[in-house]
Amino acid sequence: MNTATSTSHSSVALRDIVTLQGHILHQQKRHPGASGTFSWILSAISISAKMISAAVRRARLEDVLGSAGEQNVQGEQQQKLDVIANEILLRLLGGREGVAIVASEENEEPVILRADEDGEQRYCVLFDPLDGSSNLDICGSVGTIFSILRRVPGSPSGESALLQRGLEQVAAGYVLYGSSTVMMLTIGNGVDMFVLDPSIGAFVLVQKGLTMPARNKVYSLNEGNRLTLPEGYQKYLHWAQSNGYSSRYVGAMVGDVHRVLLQGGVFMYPPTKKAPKGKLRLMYEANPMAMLIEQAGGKAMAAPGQRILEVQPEGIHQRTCVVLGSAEEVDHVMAQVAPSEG
Ligand code: AHM
Ligand code: MG
Repeated sequence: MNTATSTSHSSVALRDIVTLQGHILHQQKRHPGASGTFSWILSAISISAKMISAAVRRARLEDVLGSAGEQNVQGEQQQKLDVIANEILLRLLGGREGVAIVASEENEEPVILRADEDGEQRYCVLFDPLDGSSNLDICGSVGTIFSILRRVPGSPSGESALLQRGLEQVAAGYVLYGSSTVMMLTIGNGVDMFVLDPSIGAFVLVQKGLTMPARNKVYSLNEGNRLTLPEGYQKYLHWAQSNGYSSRYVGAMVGDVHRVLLQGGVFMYPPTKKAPKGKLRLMYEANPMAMLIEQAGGKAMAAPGQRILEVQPEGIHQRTCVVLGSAEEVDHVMAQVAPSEG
């Protein structure tokens, strides 16, 4: 072994290590007058992600796989880990002075934590605590998705304070609990990727300013729904299959979007007979993913001519059609779909 080379490699690696915390503090310094409130919120998300990651990895050993025996507000079976992840995020974020409201895909009503009386800038955090949780039993990828909005001073409290377009998001991201635990984060100036190093217990920056490929002949959707998709999507699938496309589908949005961000392609969940408005939730899933994808140079559409980020939400649990990914691949889908088909 060449000692000189290995020493120089390790010193370079040491010099270059940037943790999520360091990265956030650095960003904060670039905004003179920033109070640190926002950084504290991201630190609560980071700690939650480490706790959820640990719970996911120990789930089989601690017998917390399987259904919790309850349905969530969406009428879906809650897994035990859905409940655990939700609890972790609610507690950690609830302890942060800068959080005014939290809303979870698992809870019917948002939780109002702090009134807006002292004029402090506070934030609202929306999250899907464990997306794709039906993958848990087979050791497949799952993730946490989050979106941060400003609490507009003087806005009415509760749900109506949250009904802001995705364009208003201050930050968004997800944590993928896959073969490693990865966080993708945007605070509106590009997308950065962090990997949890379990040996030091910190998220380490591995890629700054990620740009996604403009094209890749891969589509990702639940093809079991094919016969009940609007005609335009069926035409797209016919076109893609006639043009040498591959199909990839994890069945957890975080896993599918992660692949699309890194390798390109298109992910979609169009309207189906079972879910005529689409299955995915605008505020917990579509908006944060759309912000990440656009920040990485891709496109995210709810219908032809309708960016996801421009949809005005009418309810916090509302669903939407989602087509996102490499700009050219999204254009190919939209070219086949009529505006009324969503
Ligand atoms: P969940 O939030 O209840 O886990 O549901 C959302 C998940 C997404 O992660 C995934 O893209 C989609 O549902 C998969 O749905 P389907 O099983 O219908 O293909
Ligand atoms: Mg989900």
